Amino acid sequence: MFNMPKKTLILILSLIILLVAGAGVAYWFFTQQVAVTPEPAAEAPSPPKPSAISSGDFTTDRCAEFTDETLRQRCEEVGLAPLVFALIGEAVEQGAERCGVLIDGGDRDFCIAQVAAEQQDKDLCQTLDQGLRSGCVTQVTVATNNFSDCQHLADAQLAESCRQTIVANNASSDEFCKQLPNAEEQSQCLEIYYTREAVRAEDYGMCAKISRTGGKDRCLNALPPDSDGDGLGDYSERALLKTNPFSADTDEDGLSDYDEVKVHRTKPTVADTDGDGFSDGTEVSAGYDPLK
Ligand SMILES: [Ca+2]
Ligand SMILES: [Ca+2]
Ligand SMILES: [Ca+2]
Repeated sequence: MFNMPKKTLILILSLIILLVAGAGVAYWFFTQQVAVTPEPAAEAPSPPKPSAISSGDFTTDRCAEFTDETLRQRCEEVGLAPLVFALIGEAVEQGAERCGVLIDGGDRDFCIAQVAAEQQDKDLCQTLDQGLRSGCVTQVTVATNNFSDCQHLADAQLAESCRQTIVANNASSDEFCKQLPNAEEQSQCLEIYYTREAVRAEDYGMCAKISRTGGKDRCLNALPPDSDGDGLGDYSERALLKTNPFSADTDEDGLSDYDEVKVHRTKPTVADTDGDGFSDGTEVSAGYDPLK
């Protein structure tokens, strides 16, 4: 391993880092616990157990726990967490039985959830403890990439995370939402899409496209406040544009701060940007170029 060319080593290290990041997201979904109505004789859900993945254990301290000699050697060569990742990869290829060789209960459960997601098999989730089942089912549902399936999740918050993830993975435009067959789902999807775009570009106008009840307000609440309602957030007005966040037309030239910044590219704090004696608003309304 130590005679490897530097490039190969960097490639392997990058791969491990990517795997850790990907597993982190999956692990979050997996360990999301849902408040379920307790059944009379049901045991309390057990908290997720620490595992090589959640604890980021890259040591070889626990390698002796592998009863299989080959696995023990592999563990000593690469460390525990990389071996766990490799074995999960094998399980995804070969089937959930392979998860059984893992020495740690938390890793075995996580492994089963990965296989369930890959094979889109919710029944596999039923083999997990009650507390981990809903996270597993969520992961499988997200993996099916079917927006409509999210509504079957037991918990409203998980259903919403499921929808947001599917929109994030698929919607490069609002077309993804518009082609959904159900009208209610279309509007749910569009709210998520327009809110995401509004936040990304700090574009208050994007929120106005939301038709779902309360959706426009939820979208505006996700953005920084805009006291004068001119479409530019208070923070941007104060810190970046140096305009008055309580006046929609700071230089009183007849053009709103928003139109000056986003449409005409004139100065929102100078009434006559090109200094020709006519104000920006006068030039625009008379059809002249306020920049010449
Ligand atoms: Ca404003
Ligand atoms: Ca102005
Ligand atoms: Ca101006």
